[in-house]
Amino acid sequence: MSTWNIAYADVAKADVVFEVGAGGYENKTVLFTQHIMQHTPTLIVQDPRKTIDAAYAEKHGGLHLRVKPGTDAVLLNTLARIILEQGWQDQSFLDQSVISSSSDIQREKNWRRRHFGMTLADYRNMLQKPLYEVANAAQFTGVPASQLQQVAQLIARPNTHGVRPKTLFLFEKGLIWGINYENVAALANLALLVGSIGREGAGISRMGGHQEGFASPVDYPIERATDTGLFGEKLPNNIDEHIANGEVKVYHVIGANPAGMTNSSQHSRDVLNKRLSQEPKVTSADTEAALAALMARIKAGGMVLIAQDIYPNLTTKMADLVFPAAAWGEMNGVRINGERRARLYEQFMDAPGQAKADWWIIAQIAQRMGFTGFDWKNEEEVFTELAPHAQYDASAVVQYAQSSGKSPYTVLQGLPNGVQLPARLEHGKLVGTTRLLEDHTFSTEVGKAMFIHSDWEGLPAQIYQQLVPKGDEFWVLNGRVNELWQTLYTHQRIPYIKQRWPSNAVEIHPADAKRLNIQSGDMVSITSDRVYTFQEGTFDQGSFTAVAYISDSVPPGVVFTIFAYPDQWMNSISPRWMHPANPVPPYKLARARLVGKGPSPFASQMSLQPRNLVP
Ligand SMILES: Nc1nc2c(c(=O)[nH]1)N[C@H]1C(S)=C(S)[C@@H](COP(=O)(O)OP(=O)(O)OC[C@H]3O[C@@H](n4cnc5c(=O)[nH]c(N)nc54)[C@H](O)[C@@H]3O)O[C@H]1N2
Ligand SMILES: Nc1nc2c(c(=O)[nH]1)N[C@H]1C(S)=C(S)[C@@H](COP(=O)(O)OP(=O)(O)OC[C@H]3O[C@@H](n4cnc5c(=O)[nH]c(N)nc54)[C@H](O)[C@@H]3O)O[C@H]1N2
Ligand SMILES: [Mo]
Repeated sequence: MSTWNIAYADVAKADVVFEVGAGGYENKTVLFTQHIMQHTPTLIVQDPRKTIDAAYAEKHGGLHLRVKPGTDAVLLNTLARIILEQGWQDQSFLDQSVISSSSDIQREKNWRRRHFGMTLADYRNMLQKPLYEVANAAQFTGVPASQLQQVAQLIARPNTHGVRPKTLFLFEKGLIWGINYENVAALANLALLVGSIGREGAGISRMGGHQEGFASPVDYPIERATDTGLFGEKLPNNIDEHIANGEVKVYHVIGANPAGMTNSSQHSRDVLNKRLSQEPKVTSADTEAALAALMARIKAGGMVLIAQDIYPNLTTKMADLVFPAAAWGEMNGVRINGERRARLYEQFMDAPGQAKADWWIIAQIAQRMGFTGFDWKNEEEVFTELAPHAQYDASAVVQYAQSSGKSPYTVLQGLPNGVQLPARLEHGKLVGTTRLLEDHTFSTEVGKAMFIHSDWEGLPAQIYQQLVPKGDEFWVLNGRVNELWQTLYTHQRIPYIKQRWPSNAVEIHPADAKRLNIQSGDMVSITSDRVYTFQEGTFDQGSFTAVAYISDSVPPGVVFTIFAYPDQWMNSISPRWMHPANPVPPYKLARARLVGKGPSPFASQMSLQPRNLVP
């Protein structure tokens, strides 16, 4: 299933919006304030924290499901069980559009589908386990049985005329950066069960909150990967581990800050420092001499770090070579939003100093490595070449330009509201795609959808056991606040934003704060010597500081911190581990002990008032 399926206009048609692990107001403010708040469908928010969205839902006839961290799959599976028991599933959709025979699943080329694909009968069977009985699930997930029943009704019970409710399922990093594979599968299964796919007002999509490049030009060269997964199948290589074991010789980072942002980043910083400090050192600014020293370092087992960024950051500081890059506004570019709407973002100023557009830097390197092509003259030529290969086909924009004697950028200039990709030509007109999957044709061999194994028993239960806090440890959830963008790369340079958030902060429940003798505004050290790694019984260590922000938005035993605050990196303690079916880390499921360090200088500077107050 594609990531971005719905149209924002679907919110106005939906009866229910079900947000799972997503902060709408904080992180997709336009979607939340201009669509959800304008149309007030019944809002259900599944989040361990009482976020702004959760408070809004409660105030406007919706529900806050205060799920225990990491247990989302159990909750979602239980909703499916209630729906099946009541017979509220969308049977005609299931009959027409979902695979019903295991042999059709076995025809799939993708090993994940073959191994984890399920028919409705398999799914029903899986849900018979005692864990998914409402009372048991309520206890396990912390969400009352009455709420589970209510949600199942809201999202699935047909009215007296047999009309089904329209539900939009929207998810983000609270689900994705947890027990990834089963979490996302459990939600997708639920959407399938109620037929919420490719229909006006009913669908399932990431909730987004950022622009994306319109194209992801190359597939990962999986045949060249050396890492393997559960059944010996190839997985994309875990770069951090290959850096640690000495295999990576040149590490070229573009638009990322891995020194702070990889999982278990304190460990990663140690590894990077070790690999980069290999003798000989570069002692001369002479290009030939510097190059010779770097080559000698590689030969001696060291590594060379190249960082390409629009600002200095921790990674550029550690780098041997920095390529200064131009930012948006300093070059042209086409990007899509969370409903695949592609727009042209035009250059309005020159890049400073020697900064160059990323595509230009990459093209220069490729040419010097002897690759042919890479001879674009400007961004528009890059767009034209990539258009047919984009994640969502943009070639109609180029065809339309050709047929009307214009350039592709001129066409996009004439479309201030952009065009929803994939685009096509209809009677000579350029037409976008409002929502995907409307024809209910899926990307499997037989063109039907399948359920995906989302059982808690087995892998998720084992993972959870490894991650769960013990003794005086807390869950250290983490995420975004509205005022701050990512690693604050621009925001740390804007005084009024730095005044609002002069430090990382940590939400602590009043009862926990009292027990630990911590006041709002105190500096807190968040420390772990049990950062989960690949080796059973072996842990990394990590710590960071944050200003205490006492709030009942978090339940006892759970704290929440900003995910990417520079030099107070929470990833110092996030697990160095990847899900073996889909290799991404459970960033959200970190754990640590808290130690109060007394009053901080920031107490008088920053607001420590409640944030989840809603109209
Ligand atoms: N203002 C602002 N907006 C942004 C960004 C930003 O930095 N600032 N970043 C952009 C980017 S790149 C992305 S990917 C998106 C991310 O968008 P979101 O995923 O919405 O953002 P997060 O705050 O990381 O996580 C969302 C919620 O997950 C919850 N959560 C944590 N653990 C769990 C769990 O186990 N279960 C459940 N159900 N929920 C859990 C957290 O409490 C949090 O409220 O935002 C984008 N928009
Ligand atoms: N604990 C925890 N960790 C997480 C997450 C989480 O929720 N919790 N979320 C994950 C997610 S969803 C994300 S997106 C990542 C973000 O992690 P990163 O991608 O590492 O952080 P960013 O701040 O988005 O951007 C990195 C750099 O890109 C630079 N940059 C901006 N524009 C340009 C450009 O046009 N060209 C170039 N060359 N550089 C540019 C910025 O200056 C910045 O230094 O973090 C991930 N890590
Ligand atoms: Mo992201």
